[in-house]
This record gives sequence, C-alpha cells and structure tokens, in this order.
Amino acid sequence: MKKVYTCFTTDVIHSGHLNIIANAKKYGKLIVGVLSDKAMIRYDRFPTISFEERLEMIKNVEGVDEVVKQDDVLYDNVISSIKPDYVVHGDNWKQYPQSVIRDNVIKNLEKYGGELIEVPYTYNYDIAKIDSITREKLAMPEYRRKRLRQLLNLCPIVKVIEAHNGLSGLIAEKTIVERNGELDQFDAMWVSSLCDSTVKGKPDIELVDISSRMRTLDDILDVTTKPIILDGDTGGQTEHFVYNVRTLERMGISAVIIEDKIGLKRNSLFGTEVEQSQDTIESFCNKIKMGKEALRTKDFMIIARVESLILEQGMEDALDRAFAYAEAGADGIMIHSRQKTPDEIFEFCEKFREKEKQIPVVVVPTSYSSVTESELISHGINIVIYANHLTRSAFPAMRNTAVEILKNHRALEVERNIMPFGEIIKLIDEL
Ligand code: SPV
Ligand code: MG
Repeated sequence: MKKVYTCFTTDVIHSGHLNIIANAKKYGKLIVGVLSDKAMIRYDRFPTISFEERLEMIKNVEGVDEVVKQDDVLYDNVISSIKPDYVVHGDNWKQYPQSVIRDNVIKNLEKYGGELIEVPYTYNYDIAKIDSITREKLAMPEYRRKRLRQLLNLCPIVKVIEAHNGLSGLIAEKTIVERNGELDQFDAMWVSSLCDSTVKGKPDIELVDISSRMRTLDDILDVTTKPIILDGDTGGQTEHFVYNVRTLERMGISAVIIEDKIGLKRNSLFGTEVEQSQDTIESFCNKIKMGKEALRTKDFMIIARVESLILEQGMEDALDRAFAYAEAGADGIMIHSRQKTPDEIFEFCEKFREKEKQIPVVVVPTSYSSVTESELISHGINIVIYANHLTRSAFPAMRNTAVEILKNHRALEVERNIMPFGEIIKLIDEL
C-alpha cells in the first residue's frame, strides 16, 4: 500500500482540512504530521491548544491512519524517515514565505521520485470566521499574558522587537522572513520608554506618564496577538508600582522591566554623561517584593534591570545587585551596557550563571549591535530586545521625505521611496 503524508498546523479541524484528508486518503495509507509548538511559532502563530491535544484531535479524524510529530517547519527529516509516495497539501502555499516550504518538499520528494499532490484550498466564510476567532483568542489577556513564559521554554532565545503604536505592532506581529531555507519571525514586542516618548516628541524622563503608556499598550494590544514586555522605567514609587503591575497584568501584558534608578530618570544610553542615581539594593528589592505580592497570576513577570555597568559602578556591584534582585523574587534580570562590544555583558553572564542557572537573563544590544543571537545563546542569555530600531528607521525615512518634497516643490521625487497605501493596508485586518 502506498504511503501518503500531509502535515497540519492547526488548532481546529474545519471543512478545508477534511477535504485534504478525504483527497489524501484516496492514494493510500494516510500519515498526518502534527507540527510541534517549537516549529509552529517560527512559521505561523502560537497554538491555542497543546501539542498533545492537537495530536489527539487529528488522530480522531476519520481517514487518518497514523499521526506523527513533525518537529521542523521544513520537511527534510520527516520525508527522509517516512519516505512517503505522496505528500498532499492545499494549493495555498505558492506565495512567499510559504513557498519556501513548498520548494523544500519538492526538493526532498525529487530525491527518490515521490510526488506532490496539491488540493485546491477551501476558503469560505466559516473558515475565515474560525481563523479570526483563533486570532482573537490569542489576543485575550489570559492567553497572551502567559505566552512569554511559554516562549522561554520553547525558544533558544526569545526575540523581541520594539513597537510604539498599532502599525509598528503589526510589523512586529506579521513580519516573517526566510533565511538559508528557514522561516523566522519575532516572538514578542517591547514597548520602550525611549521610543514611546520620542514618537510623542518628548524626552525619555518618565514625563510620558503611565496612563499615556497604557494608551500606547492598548493600541498595540488591539491589533496584535504577540506578548508584550513593557519598559516600566524605574517603576515609580513603590506605592504606585503595586497598582500599576496589577493593571498591566489585567490588560494581558506579559512582563514589566524596571530599572534600579531613582530621581529624574535619564536614558541609559547617556550613561554617566548626565546625572543619574541608582537606588539602594534594599529599596529596589522592596519594590520587587511588593510588586510580586500584588500580582494575581503566576503568568506576569517582573524583571529587574541592573544599571551598574551603565553607571560605571563595576562588575561586582552589577553581580551583587543581580543576585539580590533574584533573591527578592524578580522573574528575570536585565543587564544593560552601552559598550561597543559585548565583553562586559558576557563576563557578567558567565559569573551570574555560576550561581543562578535558571532565572531568565535579558539583554538589549543597542550599542554592541554586532553581537549575534547565537553568541547570546551560548552565554546563557534568554531574551534579546531590539529596543529602538523601528523608531530609528522610521525617523530618517520621514525626514528625507519632508526634505525632498520641500526641495522639489512637489511629491513626485519621493514616490520611489514610499510605499503605496494599498501595500500598507494589507497589514490591517478587517473584521
Ligand atoms: C528603552 O528602550 O527605553 C530602554 C533601553 O530603556 S535604552 O534606551 O537602551 O535605555
Ligand atoms: Mg527605557
């Protein structure tokens, strides 16, 4: 009997899947791959049910003879181990980036004469509705909030990009790329105090208050599903922080990072060029403890940011503080540096990891941008935040456009550098 293989990346079986199964079954014994969580989040979106539930769901569909786990987006391993005579797939994967997977399947089948069968993809009102319900479910606070913790278990490093409004949130949400045959996307978003202030034309000194920051968060929450880490600046007064963490938790934010500074907060990239004061270990530990006590779920994370290297207080001070904050209950440690190389960050990580093996470590490689994610992983770093890059790329683009229109007394010259609105609105979902 011939072997037929198809793979599903779904949380809900709908008529489109049943159609693929019915077609595939005609060719022989039907083996269905269920994409693992780890693979699913690189290519598609976060699952709303567990892998085991998806496996069970697919196993129970009539016509399915066997289910297997597919651990990679690409089919190399699964095809070489099963050697199916046919791979069956909907014909909706001819466009980039899904075309990368299609090309990979064709290449693997060609090796031994296997055949690809493409079934016309079914898309109707009911299927569109199922898609949008799944997306809405992912955006609900109780699903979104815990996802950062889930990602920490799934990813070698959680990749976070800055977002400062709905549109940049959509870029963080929807950008998928192919590189060396692998698909990839960002895992989460960072709502930076620097960028949230800058796009409002204000300095990064905690002038943009928490209500305004929450407005930005709401705009992003409204149109995305990925988890959000808020840059909480100093966390403000402890008496205020305890209220704010609870509000953030209720909104579905996954984490807040607070830095151990007091007084007028200035951006860390200024370092010691401006006056900045660090909190005492005792007082900052108290803020962490009180914040943790105020929480109502185990999902939300309070991450403590150590500013000792920024303020040139030395490695020992950075380590003392990081150990104390971890002891006080912080759910993660962010270590920041404004050096051009990652050397001091790596030294910190090596020494910190001698004692603290588990607690997540977060870095923001703005000044040492040549560092690669694999180097960060090899030093025990769990979360990388690209903290300001969307704002910094938008600003020169907008300024150049303004300059060109002024110089030319018309808009024709800028057309080649700007995107037609038809392209931009493709990002925007309509209900
Ligand atoms: C931010 O993005 O606002 C940060 C990171 O706090 S940094 O700007 O490097 O201080
Ligand atoms: Mg900040």
